[in-house]
Amino acid sequence: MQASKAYEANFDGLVGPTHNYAGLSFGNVASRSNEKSVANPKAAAKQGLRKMKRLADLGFQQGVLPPLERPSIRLLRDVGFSGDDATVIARAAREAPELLAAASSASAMWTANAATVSPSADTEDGRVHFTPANLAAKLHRAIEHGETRRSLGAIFADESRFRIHRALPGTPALGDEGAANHTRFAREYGEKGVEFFVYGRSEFGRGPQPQRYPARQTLEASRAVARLHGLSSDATVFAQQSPDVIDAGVFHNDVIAVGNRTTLFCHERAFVDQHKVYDELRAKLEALGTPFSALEVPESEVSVEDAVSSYLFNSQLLSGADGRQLLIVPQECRENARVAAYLDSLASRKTPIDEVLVFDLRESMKNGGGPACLRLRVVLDDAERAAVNARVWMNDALFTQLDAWIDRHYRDRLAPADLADPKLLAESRAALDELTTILGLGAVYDFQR
Ligand code: SUG
Repeated sequence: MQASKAYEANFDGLVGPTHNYAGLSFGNVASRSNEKSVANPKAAAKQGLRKMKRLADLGFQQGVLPPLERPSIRLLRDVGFSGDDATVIARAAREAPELLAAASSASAMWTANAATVSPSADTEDGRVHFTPANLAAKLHRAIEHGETRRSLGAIFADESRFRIHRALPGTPALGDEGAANHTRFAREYGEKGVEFFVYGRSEFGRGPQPQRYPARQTLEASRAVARLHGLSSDATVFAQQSPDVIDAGVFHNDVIAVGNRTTLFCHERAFVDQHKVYDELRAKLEALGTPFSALEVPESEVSVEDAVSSYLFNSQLLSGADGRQLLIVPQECRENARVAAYLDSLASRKTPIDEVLVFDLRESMKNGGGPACLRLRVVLDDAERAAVNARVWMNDALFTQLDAWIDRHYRDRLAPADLADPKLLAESRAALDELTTILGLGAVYDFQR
């Protein structure tokens, strides 16, 4: 059967106006080490926007996903704060600043955690399936999925082509972190591929577990998502992340591995029984007539510690129209001598990476979010692409509008104490209200309903 032409679109999360450093993510080294430093939401949003624009200019399909409403008054009311909105914030700031910080996080910017997505070529019913991630491991993230589902519904609205599931029940046994622990291999995007799910621990099975930091994703959650999406067992691979790398700060698989088409780029210590994982991927892909290669980086060249501090593997591996593969890395990779040397050596080695592009994403990186965290990949054929809300595609006009919108609404300084400022809620709502018009989303936010 001739597969239809399809593309990988990347949907980046627009950084929200409350971007700050609250140290909310135990196990994420950057989040903890930058706790209480002063953030610059304006710079953060512009850094992300510039990445989107550059990739769109290079010919990649680039979309935008909106921030969520923060601070979340809904969370604060759910935990017992009452009164008008300003009173709710003032009480939370006084009695439970940690809950106010959780309610204020702009963490939805990391859309690799928004959902797991399976292209229509892989699913039983031929639709593109999305399962919003329950993000049950962290309070500030566990409150995202309901709103995320709503915004995905406003963008991928055509139910004959897109199926948006509800998140899995939010409990430790089914902890799900979305596409950050999922990748897909296929010769061409529109052909049936093999979906690769990486988990940190199994709730009911045996197997090693990290000792220091939490494993956020369970095998049971990964299997549930594969089942919901109607994926066949001969085209799925489940692999366990090495517990010792989780303990070294690899809180998602996309901090140590990235895949695209027929290439897996990863560290040699990424998975339990790593060579068996490659063998299973290779065998299942070969059964589809698709080659597979792993580009493995040895500890002797780049240590896990270097990988965590530079985010070498939190890169985007993108196929250009000419078939060349680009690696999109954060500038921290150039600032680490070993990682920079590794990247420089790619030119003289025979690897599937043809070019490296470097981006300044400093504000997001300080919370542990690199290029790959900021994007959700959605493979779309022409008809599916045409069914997407057209206003979210990045182009010159949208860039100009969003850049000016950021200038109008964002602060350039946000310290932890500023989260108590009730004006921040009003500013954030004014920004989001205008954004729904720019992106043609309709009334997606609670405050608009
Ligand atoms: O869940 N950081 C996020 C970073 C997510 C990165 N995503 C991927 N690897 N795909 C997290 O740990 C920190 C927020 C704070 O501390 O203020 C935070 O939530």
